[in-house]
Amino acid sequence: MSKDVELKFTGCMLGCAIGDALGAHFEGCFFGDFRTSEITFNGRWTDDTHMMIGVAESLIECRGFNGEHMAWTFIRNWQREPWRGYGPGPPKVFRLILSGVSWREAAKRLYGGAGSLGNGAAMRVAPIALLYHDNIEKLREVAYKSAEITHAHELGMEGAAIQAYAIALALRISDEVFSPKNYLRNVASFTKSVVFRDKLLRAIELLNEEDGRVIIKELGNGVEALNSVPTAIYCFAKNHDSYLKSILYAVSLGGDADTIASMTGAIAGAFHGEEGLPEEWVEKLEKANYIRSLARELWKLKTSHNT
Ligand code: F2R
Ligand code: MG
Ligand code: MG
Repeated sequence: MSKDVELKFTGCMLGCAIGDALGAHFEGCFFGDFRTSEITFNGRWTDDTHMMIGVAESLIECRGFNGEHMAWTFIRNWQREPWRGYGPGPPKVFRLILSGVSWREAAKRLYGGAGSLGNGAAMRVAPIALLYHDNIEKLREVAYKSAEITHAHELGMEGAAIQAYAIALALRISDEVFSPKNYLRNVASFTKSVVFRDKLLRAIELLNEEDGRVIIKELGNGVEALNSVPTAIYCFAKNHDSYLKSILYAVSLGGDADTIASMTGAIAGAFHGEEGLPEEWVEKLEKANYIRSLARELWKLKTSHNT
């Protein structure tokens, strides 16, 4: 694999963190409440990036996926910085595990036993997409298993697998042959879930839609995986010519803005590589060097080891 692919690894993880930091001020805002020209960037990211870092740290330390290790890595990181704006579910899972419940069981107890269908497993999945970008069945398997630690509902798990596949595909496609329609069709054909597939196919019909309110109504901008993962993939496909355009568009939709922009940013960063990211924002990004070093470690693991 070429050096260019290493820049796609760093572009993906830094791109995810920049999208999160950009959207963080607007999480919960309504569409039209603000103009994207009013946006300032201070580089402070939230739980989305914090958990993505945990996924990368665990994959690197274990040289691959180990569910128990990943669960305890999440817990350690959350205990150190619980103020990152976590969703309600993951800390409940962490407390259950800390009280002695098995890490395999804890997430199944949430939401009346249904498990979480939030987007928390999808927002952190980028390192898995990088490590398994050339082995789609392994990518699907590890995305599901990593999701299950906190998101036991099938829609929460499926969202993670779809987001991982969208990143892997963006990393592998060259911009000369990129077609938004074919890209969305390809992601739709990956999923085994009818509800996700329908949204991704609907996204193709909406590629020329100018009114953000229609996008929100049809695809969603909420905290549920089904109402945010297809939206993030759409934001990238519609604005695939520019990393910056894609995340600004994602933030402009409001709602779960940090998470939709972080997922969009991970895909767009994998597509454009680190060189496609705004340099001044990379410089301002909190712990950018550490995030880059994790992406490089994943790259080393990928190229030195049969993963
Ligand atoms: N927590 C937030 N934002 C709130 C305020 C942050 C504030 N700025 C601050 O700094 O404090 N954002 C983060 O949470 C989202 C990811 O959430 P995650 O990890 O998926 O959590 P959870 O609790 O598992 O699910 C989220 C919501 O989805 C609904 N839900 C989930 N499963 C459900 C089920 N089976 N039935 C019905 N509803 C279900 C619930 O409303 C959950 O609260 C990201 O936005 C991240 O940025
Ligand atoms: Mg967040
Ligand atoms: Mg969010």
